[in-house]
Amino acid sequence: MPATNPPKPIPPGPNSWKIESLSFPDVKKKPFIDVNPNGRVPAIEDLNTDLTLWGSGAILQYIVERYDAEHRVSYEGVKERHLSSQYLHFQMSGQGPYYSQASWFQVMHPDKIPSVIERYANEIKRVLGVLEGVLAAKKSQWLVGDKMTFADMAFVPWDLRLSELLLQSWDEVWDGAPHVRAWHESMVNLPSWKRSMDIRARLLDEQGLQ
Ligand SMILES: N[C@@H](CCC(=O)N[C@@H](CS)C(=O)NCC(=O)O)C(=O)O
Repeated sequence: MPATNPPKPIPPGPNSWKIESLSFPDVKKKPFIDVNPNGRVPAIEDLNTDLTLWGSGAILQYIVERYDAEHRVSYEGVKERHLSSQYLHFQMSGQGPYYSQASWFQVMHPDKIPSVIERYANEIKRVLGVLEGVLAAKKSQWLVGDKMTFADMAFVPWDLRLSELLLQSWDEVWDGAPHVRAWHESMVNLPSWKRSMDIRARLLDEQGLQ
């Protein structure tokens, strides 16, 4: 019989703070479900354009298209735009769902089921392996072209949780994935990333969401 542990409090999720924060019980209720009928964060209402949008991937693409006119973290050319979209879809369909199931079964699920935990840990390793192959073959350290884009950054929030998902030290989680580690660490070491994390921590604190 698998060991049974009491459910743990739900930590702030990795998808939402690409955009904003909200307490989890509130996302299944009005008025939030009027904005996102899927009852999940993130969602935005852009008063500049009167657009309501949910899902971090769709929101990232929108923000880049609407507000990154200078292409600081995106590309103008068709080829690079579609490659960025490809990696964002991989984050949405390959990284996000598998990491979140690993998180559910490792952290939140009351029963600890070894075969399920193992399956999702293997999927995490597989996703890291795919990225390792891609990044190792590139001349630059970024997924598309020679600069960091929103597609690179989309992977960071879940990768920050690797230790807790795999129950391994920070060094162990990157075993066999040195290029992915260097890529991840160069993003979280950017002054702009650190500034964003300080702002995030302050907002979570002010809103009692830590
Ligand atoms: N694919 C969606 C996933 C959204 C998602 O799973 N959000 C989590 C937070 S990271 C959530 O709202 N969980 C609360 C719940 O399911 O009740 C996205 O990237 O926006």
